[in-house]
Amino acid sequence: MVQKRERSIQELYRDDPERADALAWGRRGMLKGAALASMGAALGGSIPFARHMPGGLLPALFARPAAAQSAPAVFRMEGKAELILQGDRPLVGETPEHMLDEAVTSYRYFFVRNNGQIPEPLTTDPNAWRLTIDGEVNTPLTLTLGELRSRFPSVTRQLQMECGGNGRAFFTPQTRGNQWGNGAISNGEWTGVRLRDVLAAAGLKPGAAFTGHFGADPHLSGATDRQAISRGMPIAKAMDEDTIIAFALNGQPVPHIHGAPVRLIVPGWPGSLSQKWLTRITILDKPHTGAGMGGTSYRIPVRPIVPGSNNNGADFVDMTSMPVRSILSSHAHGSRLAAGTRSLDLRGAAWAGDLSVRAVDVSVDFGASWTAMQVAAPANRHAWQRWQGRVALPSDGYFEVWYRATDSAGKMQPFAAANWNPQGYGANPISRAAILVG
Ligand SMILES: Nc1nc2c(c(=O)[nH]1)N[C@H]1C(S)=C(S)[C@@H](COP(=O)(O)O)O[C@H]1N2
Ligand SMILES: [Mo]
Repeated sequence: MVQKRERSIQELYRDDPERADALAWGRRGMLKGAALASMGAALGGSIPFARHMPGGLLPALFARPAAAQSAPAVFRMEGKAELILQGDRPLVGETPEHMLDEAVTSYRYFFVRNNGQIPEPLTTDPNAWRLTIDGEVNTPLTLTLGELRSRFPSVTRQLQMECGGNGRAFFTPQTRGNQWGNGAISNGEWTGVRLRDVLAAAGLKPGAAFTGHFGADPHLSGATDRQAISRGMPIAKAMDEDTIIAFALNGQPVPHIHGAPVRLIVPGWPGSLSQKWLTRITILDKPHTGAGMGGTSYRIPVRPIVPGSNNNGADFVDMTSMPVRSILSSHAHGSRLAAGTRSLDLRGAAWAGDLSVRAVDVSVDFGASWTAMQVAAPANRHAWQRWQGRVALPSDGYFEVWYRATDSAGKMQPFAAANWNPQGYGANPISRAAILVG
């Protein structure tokens, strides 16, 4: 006789979510009776707000990306917390969202994204480093680190730097690339010189329209005629007062893994523009064509395309300002709190590319009601904003903290990752963290 094993609803949700939903919700889209009890058992507690649970929505405890769930591979590096290993060739590490609890992100919690190999550290005098500015300029420049520091005024700013693919794991169907949750974001305090001051010294020719960036990291294949990544931006962004050539992070020389001795910081736009191990910026009269430009790279559809469809990016545009997003840093997804806990003191951060954040709202009853959080002003333009607030809980049980931000232009994080694109950029859905009380 064939042994028939009952699958728990949790296993069922993992293996066959559609069937699990059909079983749990039936046709009426209302969770009740035995289905409610079994889902509650799978989630580890009763579901006080079950009456508000939208039919067909996978509970957050099951739905969050695998990397954020159970025992992800660990990224280890001296001086860093245990991050989530997204890949080891190239080396990529994501910061678990709850570790982003500082106003200014320390090295310990800084995510790592490489596209190629990591170059050999400069063991000699940092002044052996040369940065070249050439192309559509009157006077090409070759600057040492010392010249960069002495010829131009220094600025220190808190600047958010977010990978263009942050949130990629929330796309359905899955797209190619690192399956980031919300943790490919940092808000370091950077010191450097403004790119616009350096460009003014070189003198932009009338045709100057675009930048092209080059770094010292070898291509993953080792081929010396190929760049690991080489992106560029419209000249207006290069001239923004917050676009800097940075030589210090949080008061210390830039750590090697983050681009020593100098890197670009292009806040609010895809992190790929913030070239590490920066050696050259060329000024162009037309868009740059380096590695990571054109096609579907860092580009999104002008008109929505069929999710999952093949596309060569013909009707796409380069990503510019990143969309509004929020993180919760006071509680890890899947946290269990003591029985009798009747309120949650929540905090996190929110940011919106070149814009600022107007509001952060939280719901613990599956979106039936929302509570406005207090949102602090940014330390400066292009810094993220910290938020905090308290929400009440009616009893023990399984809750989901839903959090969403609204930018200064009134755009709110959407319910689901929108504008699907083949390489998975710009996913910024409302996030849901599972919390168990008792
Ligand atoms: N030279 C170089 N610069 C680079 C990259 C790279 O692979 N090589 N990756 C880019 C990408 S895609 C991101 S998101 C950021 C990540 O910076 P971090 O590793 O300091 O967090 O660096 C950008 N600058
Ligand atoms: Mo990135």
